[in-house]
Amino acid sequence: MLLIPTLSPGASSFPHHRATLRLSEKFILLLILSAFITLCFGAFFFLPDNSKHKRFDFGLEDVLIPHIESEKEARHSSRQVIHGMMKHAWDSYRQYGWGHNELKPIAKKGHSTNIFGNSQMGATIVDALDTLYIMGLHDEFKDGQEWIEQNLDFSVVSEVSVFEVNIRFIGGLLAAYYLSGQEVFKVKAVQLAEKLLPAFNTPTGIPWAMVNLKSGVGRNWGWASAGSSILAEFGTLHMEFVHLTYLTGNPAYYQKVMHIRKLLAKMDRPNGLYPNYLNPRTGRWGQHHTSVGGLGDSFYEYLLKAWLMSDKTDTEARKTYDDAIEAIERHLIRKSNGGLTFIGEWKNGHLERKMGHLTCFAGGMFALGADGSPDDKAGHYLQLGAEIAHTCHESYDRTVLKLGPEAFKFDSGLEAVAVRQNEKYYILRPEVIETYWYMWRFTHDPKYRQWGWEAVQAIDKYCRVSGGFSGVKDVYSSNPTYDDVQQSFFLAETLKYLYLLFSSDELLPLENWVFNTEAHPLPVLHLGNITLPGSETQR
Ligand code: DMJ
Repeated sequence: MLLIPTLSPGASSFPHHRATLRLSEKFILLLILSAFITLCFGAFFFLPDNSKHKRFDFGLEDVLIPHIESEKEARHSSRQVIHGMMKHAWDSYRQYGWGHNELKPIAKKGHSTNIFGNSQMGATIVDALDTLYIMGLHDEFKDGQEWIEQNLDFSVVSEVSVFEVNIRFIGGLLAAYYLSGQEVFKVKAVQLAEKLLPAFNTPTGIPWAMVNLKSGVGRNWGWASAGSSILAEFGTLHMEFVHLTYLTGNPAYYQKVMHIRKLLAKMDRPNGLYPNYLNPRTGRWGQHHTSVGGLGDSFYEYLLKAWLMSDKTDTEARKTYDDAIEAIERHLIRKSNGGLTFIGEWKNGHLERKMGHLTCFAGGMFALGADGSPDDKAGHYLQLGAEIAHTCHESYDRTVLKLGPEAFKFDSGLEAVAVRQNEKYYILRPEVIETYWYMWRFTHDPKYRQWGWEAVQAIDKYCRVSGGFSGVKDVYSSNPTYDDVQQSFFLAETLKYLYLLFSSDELLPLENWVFNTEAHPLPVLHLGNITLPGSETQR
């Protein structure tokens, strides 16, 4: 278009020349126009449709905008490293374990455990979807989506863990749905939830730990005290089930989890503590064992998150959380001689001075719950979160590999170190990094990024193998052996929390998103005056 005014005023005295010029100008103009039209069409068809994919604003811009300042550049390159680790974990699974639940990265073949039953349900695909999406790995995401569309089938004779399937599959599918807007994820989540419902057919309504997806027959783990169901299992359904009712209008899901809450509220609690075992036939507690680690952990987490997810309207959940945490502080939280705050385990009136890697998530939970805590104790809980983060970092720092053991003691001169050989392993767990990330979001203290970076380096150095990432059997040995499992939660949680740690707070802001216990982000439900179907019958 700029060509037209360039015709010189004297050009009229050279008509032929003028005519030739006009022809070439027209030609160039035409070329430019057709290039422009092609570009427009290209953009229309090939660029991601934001209105469709961004049902909820999760701050993807942050991933796409190149950073200029040096701090941002460093952050960007840290994320590139983590992005590369995700790609390696995913590509390896894609190549050697596709469709299986997990991957054996040394043997380079599929892997599974009894929590997923005996069928190939692609646990890693479902668990990893939202991390792929958040990291902008859209081709991989599409690949996963296609597998789910074509292969994920729940009409199988397979006995699965209700808890694991809920947090990894239903949580993963719901998060993928909310992020991408693709209906298939919602449809699959609801199909699966329907298959879990028979687990609640017990005399008390406390669900069985396992259910057969085909027959609907449920039962409990053989190892659980007195045939009990587990607190952290039946108490970690609320977030996903409320979302299912919200999305489908079916009150059943909401009613099931509210029934559990009501039942627990009526029960006596020894010393104000919740035992980890509850018999679903009799409604009586099993062994009086309380922990904020395995068997108890996410029950407390979901009380707090139920409140956050309800836009802070579910005050009953908040009060239950506050009361539970108060009792935990009184009976389970202590300071070691060396000044490390730890959370022990309560066993029949006795405090065991041992803390699990799983328990380390609680630092983040305390920080997340600080705002809104009673008696203006926000500062206290943020401080408690920082102390737990510090203790858990010490458990990493006091090893040879700079990776944390499964459990560590605070006894007879020992501080934050594992004693028994079978507690020295690291299986790519996320909890310590999860706490770093929450602490970072609430304090912006650079040490949390530094600690996160130490973990990135250690994982990449000691857990990376040519066929993916593997857990290690002894974090105190300079020559560790591998356990040969790439856990699905490594992709769902560990790498996601690391990526978020080096991202801006605008990426999945905590005002709008609540992460389930498998790190799957679900949006806060701003329901206003709308009540969820089924809630009337609960009052
Ligand atoms: C995850 O599956 C979840 O975080 C769960 O709540 C307990 N821990 C594992 C990972 O360690």
